[in-house]
Amino acid sequence: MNSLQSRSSLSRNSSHHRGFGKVTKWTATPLGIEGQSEFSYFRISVFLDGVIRVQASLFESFESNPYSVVSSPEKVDFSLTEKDNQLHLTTSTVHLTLDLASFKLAFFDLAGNLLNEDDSLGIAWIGTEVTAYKQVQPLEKFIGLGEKTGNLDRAGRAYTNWNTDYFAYGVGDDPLYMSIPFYMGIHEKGAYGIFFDNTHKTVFNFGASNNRFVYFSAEDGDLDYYFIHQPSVAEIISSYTRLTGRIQLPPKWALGFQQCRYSYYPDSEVYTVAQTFRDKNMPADVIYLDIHHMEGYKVFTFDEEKFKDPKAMISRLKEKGFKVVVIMDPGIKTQRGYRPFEEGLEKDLFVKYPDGKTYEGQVWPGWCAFPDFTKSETRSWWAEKMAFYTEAGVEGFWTDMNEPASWGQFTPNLIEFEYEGEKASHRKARNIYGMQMARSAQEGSSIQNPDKRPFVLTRAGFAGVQRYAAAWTGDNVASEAHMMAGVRLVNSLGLSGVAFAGYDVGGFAGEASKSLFARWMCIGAFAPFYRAHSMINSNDSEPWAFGEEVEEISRNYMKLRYRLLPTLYSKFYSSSQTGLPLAESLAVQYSGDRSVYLSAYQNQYLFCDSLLIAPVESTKEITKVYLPAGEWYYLFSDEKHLGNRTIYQECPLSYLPVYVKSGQVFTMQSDVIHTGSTHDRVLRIHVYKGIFGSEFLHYEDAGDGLEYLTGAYFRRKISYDPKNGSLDFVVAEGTYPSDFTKLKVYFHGFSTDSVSVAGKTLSLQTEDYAFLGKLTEFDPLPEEDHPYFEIKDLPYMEIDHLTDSFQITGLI
Ligand code: NBV
Repeated sequence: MNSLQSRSSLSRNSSHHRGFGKVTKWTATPLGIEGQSEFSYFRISVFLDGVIRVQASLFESFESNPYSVVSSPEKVDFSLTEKDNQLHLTTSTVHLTLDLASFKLAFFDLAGNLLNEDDSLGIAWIGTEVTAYKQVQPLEKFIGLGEKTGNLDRAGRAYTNWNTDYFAYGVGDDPLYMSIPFYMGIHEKGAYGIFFDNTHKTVFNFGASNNRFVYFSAEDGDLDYYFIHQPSVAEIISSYTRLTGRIQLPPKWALGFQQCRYSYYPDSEVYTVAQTFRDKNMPADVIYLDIHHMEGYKVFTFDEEKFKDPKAMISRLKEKGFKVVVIMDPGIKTQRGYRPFEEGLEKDLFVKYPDGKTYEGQVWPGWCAFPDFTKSETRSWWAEKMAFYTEAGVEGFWTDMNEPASWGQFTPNLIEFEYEGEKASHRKARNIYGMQMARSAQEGSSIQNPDKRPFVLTRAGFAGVQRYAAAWTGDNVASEAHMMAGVRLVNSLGLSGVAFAGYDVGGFAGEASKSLFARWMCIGAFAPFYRAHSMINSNDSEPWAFGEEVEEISRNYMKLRYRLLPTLYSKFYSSSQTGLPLAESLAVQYSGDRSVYLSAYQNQYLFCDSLLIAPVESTKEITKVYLPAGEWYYLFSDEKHLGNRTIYQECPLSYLPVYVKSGQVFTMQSDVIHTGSTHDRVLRIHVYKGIFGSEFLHYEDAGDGLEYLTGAYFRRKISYDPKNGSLDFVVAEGTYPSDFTKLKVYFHGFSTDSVSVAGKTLSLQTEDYAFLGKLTEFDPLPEEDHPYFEIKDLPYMEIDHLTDSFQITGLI
């Protein structure tokens, strides 16, 4: 490799700042500009419309991360001119200036608004550490960065990306399990995103301990970032996920309620838990086998004492409508005679020291070797091994401890990884390891069950992990603060491409109080991934373990989630197409509204576009909710509130504050006991009167399998147009026949008592409608402790489910 500096000069100056220097040479390329400065090489490429890649290196050949970006540069028109010692590069969305004397970059929109600009320190090195220093724009907010604690607006804090196993982390602690070096800056002049594509330990400093700049730096490797500008935050997220990929449509069962425990055993306990959900009429789809399913914590084994016949157990659970998800830890016990260890050695699949000796670290099974998931042979081998589980009927996989974790939590940096043939030390490979394990698990699931959609849940990950797995936020604690922090973590993951995410409902460590557990079950019903979990040696934590009141509240919200499945499933489909979050921080649609960043309101989010969820501690009886611009209906009563203001909302344990955005449409079905059980085949469509309308993309398919990829779906737009007073059903696309034979449309906030359907007048009927059931089964409490809401005389109409286009008019 040809370096501008000799290694000796590098090391002698290693503790000094070394600036970029002036540009000495540059040439235009088909994608942009390439050149060199006194001290470094650089390349600027127009990657996609609105996406510009900036690379700087001490070496002539640039490094790139082979794992995160999945799209290739597209041919985008741009112009390049030189004027006053500056280069000007202009695309249809961004104008970039590059100062040839300093390499200072500035990004503008086409109206000339400054979006983002380097500090005069620009790009610089200290030894191998490379940093980009950026100016802060007036009132700039910083959001994103994946699984990071702290405020929605990250200003004033610094974060490290270094995947870390952190049992019972504090709500302000950093780093946690997953690293996503992508953030967005939002200010008066516009918004942009920066994805720093470097897998080394990186730091993002949003103004901590200085009043001059924000910066992002990497311990080693190149400075390689994608600058994204689009007219809205949502479009920036869409561009980011065009680069790093989007979630695959999960099997429908993965959207249901999931029950976990460290650990359920023996098999009789697994049955009992599953059966109790059915006996108690609480919808649920998944039960987990945590590490005690294994013999001596060895992956790809079953403890034959505790699980005498796993296949029979799993098929019995299937009859009850339960899927089984099994945990897989990467550590392979270094025990002679244990097949996975022997095979890994034989086939050279483990991570090694530079002298070729197998690296060993201690984890649950004792001393372990670690499969090198940055090697395709290892991923395929692991995928094959997974037949052990799929043959027993396991349908989902949970990759834990894949930071990778080991006792001591201090993996030596010299160990070596294949890194797709490039070879890399732990410094470069650690952050990518967990994502590659998830990738291998997804591959295994697809190979073993080619007719089913994979479901993988991962703890560690990196940018792009959303393509392979859902994520959960690891070992949280049973506290009010954690419940709220978890919401923010999931919202932040959503801002960073990981739409399918959740937290351990009830808290993993510690004991939840009755009220905390109840509230967490309610909030979790509006998380993309809905799973209760708790750790060994703690009290029972199933939704019936906290007494009847908690049981009833939990049941109510679990049922509500299941009734919302048509919406949830449709929105998962949309997210797989657009990359947009399912739990969407208000900073996405209301990015210019300062109130949404205030600590009192920063946890609020839109779930499935139409529902504003205001998470609140279980200790509060009343809370302040900020409703952004527009009009909002309290879900349970249809009480209408004007937006752009704070309201005081009573929040008894049984009613989590939820509001529907006016002008929205969402769909529901009748109660089911699991996602695969039959409903009454009536699709309920709820329309909320508003000044602005909306478009709901209704999506159905078989719920599993891959036939949807070749057209076996039922998809149509349903749009509400307030100007016309109409609800338009576009002709349905796809070959899948809808599961619904009837449509029942509910009109919220409308004053009309008749509408026209395909030209014929239809009088509306009315009914008293409740989104949640009445709490009845526990000892009567004073009325004010368990209020009951229903919407009186809600107008509705029922018609056959027509698949051709048609229109309902007269919505006034
Ligand atoms: O496998 C046991 C646990 C698991 O339940 C948890 O969800 C993971 O985050 N695992 C960590 C290892 C031990 C944690 C103390």
